[in-house]
Amino acid sequence: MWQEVMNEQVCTDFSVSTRWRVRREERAMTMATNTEREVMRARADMGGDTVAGTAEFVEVERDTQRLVRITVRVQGDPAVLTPGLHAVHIHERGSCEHGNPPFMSAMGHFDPGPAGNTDPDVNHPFHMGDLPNIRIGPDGSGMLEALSTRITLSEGPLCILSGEGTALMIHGKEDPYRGGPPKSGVSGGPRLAGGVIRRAAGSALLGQYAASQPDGLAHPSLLTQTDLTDAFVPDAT
Ligand SMILES: [Cu+2]
Repeated sequence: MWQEVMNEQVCTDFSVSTRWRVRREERAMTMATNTEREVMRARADMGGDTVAGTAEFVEVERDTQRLVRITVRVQGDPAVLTPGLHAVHIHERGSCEHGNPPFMSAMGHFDPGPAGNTDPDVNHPFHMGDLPNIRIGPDGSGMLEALSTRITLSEGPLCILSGEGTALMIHGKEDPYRGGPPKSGVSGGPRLAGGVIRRAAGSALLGQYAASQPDGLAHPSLLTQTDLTDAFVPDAT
């Protein structure tokens, strides 16, 4: 509001055309501050016995906000990945071992706090790693587009790439976003496909650091960040 008043005073002695030009420039400046800047990308390739897919994560900076755009695509045997809604979660550990039952190495749901209870079937209405259900069509395929402020790719308390990393999971049932008894499977049931979430090679963050170096080269310790991401999840499959 203060800025508006100031601009009006400045404009007082201007001709009408100049006043309009100033206002156009103000609007352009406002639009510029609302534009998004890509910060970093990550990706997960999900595999299962009869279900596979990909998940793309793009963190963007919009004015004072950090947002993560998530696009999930899955395809599977419609007898297994049945038409309808299926739970999609970010799980708390970047490990997707095809055990029996599969993908239990990914453990519970990503939930660093404030509750910090990663049990998939409790602590609802939500964990930080909960995503909207994906809708699967009659042919066994589906796509989900979501926007989250509950996670980040860049470093911070909600980062899904730090520590042991995290994994993207597709479940056999819908998540009703209601709590239930531990181990009841109420949050989605069987784990049909999972994939470790990894920082994308050539991510914008590396470019930022590279540009900050006087010789145009990335800092040596940052050149290996993509490899370091793999080190977070040595047992990933
Ligand atoms: Cu899950």
